[in-house]
Amino acid sequence: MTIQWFPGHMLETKKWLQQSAARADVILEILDARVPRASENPWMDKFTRNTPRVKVLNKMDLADPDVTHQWLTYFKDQGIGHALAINAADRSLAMTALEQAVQQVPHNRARKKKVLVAGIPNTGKSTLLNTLAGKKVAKTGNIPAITRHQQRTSLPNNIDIYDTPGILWPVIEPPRRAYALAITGAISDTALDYQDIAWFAAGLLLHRYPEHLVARYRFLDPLPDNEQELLEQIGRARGCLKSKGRIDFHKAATVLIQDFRSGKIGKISVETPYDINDEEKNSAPTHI
Ligand SMILES: Nc1nc2c(ncn2[C@@H]2O[C@H](COP(=O)(O)OP(=O)(O)OP(=O)(O)O)[C@@H](O)[C@H]2O)c(=O)[nH]1
Ligand SMILES: [Mg+2]
Repeated sequence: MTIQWFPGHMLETKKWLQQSAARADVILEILDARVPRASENPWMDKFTRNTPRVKVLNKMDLADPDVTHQWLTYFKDQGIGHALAINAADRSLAMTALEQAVQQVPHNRARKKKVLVAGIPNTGKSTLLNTLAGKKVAKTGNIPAITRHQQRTSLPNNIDIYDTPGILWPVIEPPRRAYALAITGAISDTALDYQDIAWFAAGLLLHRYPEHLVARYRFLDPLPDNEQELLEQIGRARGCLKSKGRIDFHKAATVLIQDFRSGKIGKISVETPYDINDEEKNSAPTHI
């Protein structure tokens, strides 16, 4: 199974990003703290080869704090020195991210520092820009591909910051990565089967965060032992019913996905550095 969702403006942004990444003084790469690996755009390494980069794990308020800590340690161990976790709406954390970025740029009074904010859709790039500007300069929203054009904003201390449209790549593989992105809202909900996204979320929650499920859905007694039963119980309790009392799984999926995205189920991370290491080991070619 491959997932394709690559609206036309992303190709244009790709070309623009390729040119401007080289001209920028530093890049703030905005990742989603719940999926720090899945939300890394594989093109970013290529585009930013000689430009310093700071990895920003945004939406830390929605992610499992222990797992976010593991990710920051992982990036440090990998030699990626500049990584931090923030909530883009928090001014002091947003300023820390900007300061870390600006510290990478050699001081030159005569020149404005160019900071490029880049990443996949819906990771909070425009929100960060608004927080840094102290007013609403960019449109934001909880669906992917809100920003369609790059935008420059001047900040104090001789800084120009550039917001960019979120971009993905044409084919997203493996399926785990596509579901991880879909559950956080980085891919359009129409690109995958909505119930499959909920199934993925149900599996993750049952396996890793059963106590969060019990706290959110107090009617779960006993805790279901599979995805279908979980969605059935949520559907029944929340009145997601079709004729003759049958469960409307699409509606039940909507409840679970919306609760996940809004943080109502709790602080949840979809992937840990350990999962990624295992995945990479398992997919490594075997040499005899
Ligand atoms: N909880 C939480 N929500 C955030 C945070 N940052 C952004 N958001 C929300 O995430 C959604 C997407 O934010 P945007 O700033 O529009 O994201 P973007 O990266 O500019 O998205 P595109 O322009 O589509 O690429 C909005 O609903 C924001 O309010 C954060 O740190 N925590
Ligand atoms: Mg935006």
